[in-house]
Amino acid sequence: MGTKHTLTRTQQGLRGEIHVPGDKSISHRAIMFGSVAEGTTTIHNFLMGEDCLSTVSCFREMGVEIDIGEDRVTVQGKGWDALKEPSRVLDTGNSGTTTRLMMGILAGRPFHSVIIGDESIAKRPMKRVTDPLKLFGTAIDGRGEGNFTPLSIRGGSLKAISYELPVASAQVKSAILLAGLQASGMTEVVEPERTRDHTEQMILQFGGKVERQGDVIKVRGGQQFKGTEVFVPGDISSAAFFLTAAAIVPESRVTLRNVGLNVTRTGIIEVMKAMGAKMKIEEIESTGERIGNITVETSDLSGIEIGGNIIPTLIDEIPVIALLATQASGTTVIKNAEELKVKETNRIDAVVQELKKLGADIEATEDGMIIHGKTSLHGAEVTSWGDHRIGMTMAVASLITDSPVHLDGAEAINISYPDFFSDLNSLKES
Ligand code: SPQ
Repeated sequence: MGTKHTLTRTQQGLRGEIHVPGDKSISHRAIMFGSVAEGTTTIHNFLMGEDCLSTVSCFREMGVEIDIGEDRVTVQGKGWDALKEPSRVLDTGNSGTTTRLMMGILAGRPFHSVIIGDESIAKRPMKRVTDPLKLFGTAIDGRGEGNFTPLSIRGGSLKAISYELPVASAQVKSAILLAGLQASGMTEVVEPERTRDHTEQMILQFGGKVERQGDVIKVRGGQQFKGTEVFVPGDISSAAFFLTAAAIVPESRVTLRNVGLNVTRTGIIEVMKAMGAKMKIEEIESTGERIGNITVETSDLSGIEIGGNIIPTLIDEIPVIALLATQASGTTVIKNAEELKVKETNRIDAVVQELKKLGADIEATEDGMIIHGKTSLHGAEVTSWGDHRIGMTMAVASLITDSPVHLDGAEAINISYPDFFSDLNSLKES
């Protein structure tokens, strides 16, 4: 299998500060919008994780010049029409965001393309995107009646649609908006629950127009974008691992700098506060999305119920929230989170099975999990299931286990956080 890491309990509290890497969702979108805009886009604090590099290589395949420099990424956009038919298959690696959002762009391009990804991507449902894209008039197909990669797309002229999302998904919403931007007429998407709105924010940042009325988002087709400067905030989904670590490791105090505080992403902060975490947020003025510094200290935590419309705002943080709950007194119930089953892996099964190996009192339910705390955790052989967020959850757990944790498949962490272990070590040594 993959790389084995032996992880040992920290002998002292975690101390110091970290600049977590750039937001993954925003980094993907900056490359995509930069590629279809006219003029130069400069991206600061771009996430050099494998997923975002997959987006870079797909757009390079379509003829876009993208330069990865020391401290910035530069995209030379020449407008929607300059995207070229790729001569090779577009490989999205492990990235659901690349796969789904790019489909929305390709739907309106007058050429043929084929998308593949890795073994995990091959299992993730794509019909949620191919179905609405077909309604726009694009020819798109894939294995399992359009549900799985490889996907083949012959884009062309599109007609706007009105579409009610069957699942709360920012990726599906974004794919529809990206197709809608190229369609004739006004496209409307209705969200069952509010999901991350980075695509909408980026339309505005690149000089376009998008409107939200209640749960309906509208975009008019035929919009051209202008290249711009994007400052990517630190990824709150990456910060979540250190927020948790600081709360559960005795005698800790950690500050995370320049973290994105977009309200469609801050569910983890609300949950930690409700559980009793000692947390201070200092907002920083910014021209783009909201950002701030977050300080967390070792805390006495209590179990809570997490469900309903907060779920999309913390969906990727649930694995590490489950770990947090093992250190909270009482019961934590996580519900309405069935979407976890179709992430990089089935994250309900993965989290429950791996935390159980460490001694957690946790059980899976149909739409989430129930955790009874507080439990002492012990070392064991665990695996990441090839999923970056499960790998990092295990690494954070190892800080408080009474014997070493042997983590298999730690290389998955490079998907979203290549410097994770050096950042973690810097807090142990401060
Ligand atoms: O890109 P990918 O693989 O889907 O990444 C994940 C993650 O954990 O990093 C999910 F597995 O994040 C998604 C997130 O769950 C990123 C995302 C986005 O950038 O729009 C939206 C969410 O997915 P969804 O399916 O709810 O739209």
